[in-house]
Amino acid sequence: MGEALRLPFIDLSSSDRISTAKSIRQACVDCGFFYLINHGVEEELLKRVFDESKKFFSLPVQEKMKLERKGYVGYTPLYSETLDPTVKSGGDLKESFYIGPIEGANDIQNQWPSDEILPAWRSTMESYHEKLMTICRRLISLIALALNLDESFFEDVGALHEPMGFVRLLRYPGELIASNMEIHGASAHSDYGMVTLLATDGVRGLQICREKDRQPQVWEDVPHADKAFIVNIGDMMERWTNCLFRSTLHRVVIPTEERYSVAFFLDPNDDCMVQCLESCCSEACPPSCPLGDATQVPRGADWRAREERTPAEGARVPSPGGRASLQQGAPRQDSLHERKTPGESLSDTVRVSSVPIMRIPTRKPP
Ligand SMILES: O=C(O)CCC(=O)C(=O)O
Repeated sequence: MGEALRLPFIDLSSSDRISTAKSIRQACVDCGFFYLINHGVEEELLKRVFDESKKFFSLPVQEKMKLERKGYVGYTPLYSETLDPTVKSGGDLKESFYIGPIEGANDIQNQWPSDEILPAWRSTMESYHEKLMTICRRLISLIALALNLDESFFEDVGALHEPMGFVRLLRYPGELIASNMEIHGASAHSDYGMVTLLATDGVRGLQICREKDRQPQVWEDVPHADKAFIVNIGDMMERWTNCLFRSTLHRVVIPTEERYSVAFFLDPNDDCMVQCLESCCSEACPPSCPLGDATQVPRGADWRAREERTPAEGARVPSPGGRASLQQGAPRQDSLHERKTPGESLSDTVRVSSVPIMRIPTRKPP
């Protein structure tokens, strides 16, 4: 069993934005995970989301398979994904449902259960998606402050112009099965976007590994906290910050009882350019990401290489939210942490770096 971890609590409603930004910076440098409280999502809405999620997963499998994932959205059945492709297993013991951006110029067409079967489903999920987008925008402006940038920085560079926000409903059946393979609810991975906000139901399961290269790996439990989202930094933000902010490996162990969770993945819009922030590099700490666009970046393809099998087709397709463990090309810039202590210069400067630009690999529906 993993050891329990004490993550910091960040209050989204605090009027002291500088102090909040400092705390966010510390949390993101330390382990890339924190709790978000006073976020503004009503308990009643969250309860409805969990209730509707349970109703969907309780449907007969034939009914759920009518909405099997196409492109990025829809239903993924048990064992259909393996978030850690290095593990030989029969797939992760979970089922899920992805809901993509509700509106915008992107071409994602969500799939919805029929109104006759689940009349309140679509409106509940749309409300939740909208609410989470609003919260993410507030959080991202604090993250910009935490990086010594203008709070509108990520809006200004177009990251949130048509952001790719995905709700992912998850169910872990919690069955213990005899197997000689290593099976997890969700095997080890990190998320590839900007940030993820996770709501859990109180059943234990989520773990993080703070030092992925340490052997043996140490996995620590991330306990549920009432009324809080568990927030983690994704790979894109790790790259933007020259590995100052950590996109941490995490997994879900098979729970002892049925477990539900709801993740919200925020990715920037597909055309956004990611470049190492000037506030996160210097001559002594040059950008750790190689030059050029994604096609020229070593392991660039792997960056989004979380692969999944669609059982029907046997095909392997990428999906929103997570990816396999990132083999980081360069060591973390620890000296940078010391020089850029929070609060020293949470200034008003927007500094667009002169370091080479890296294009985010564009989502290509399979
Ligand atoms: O269900 C959880 O607690 C975590 C889910 C997760 O890590 C993911 O979907 O990427």
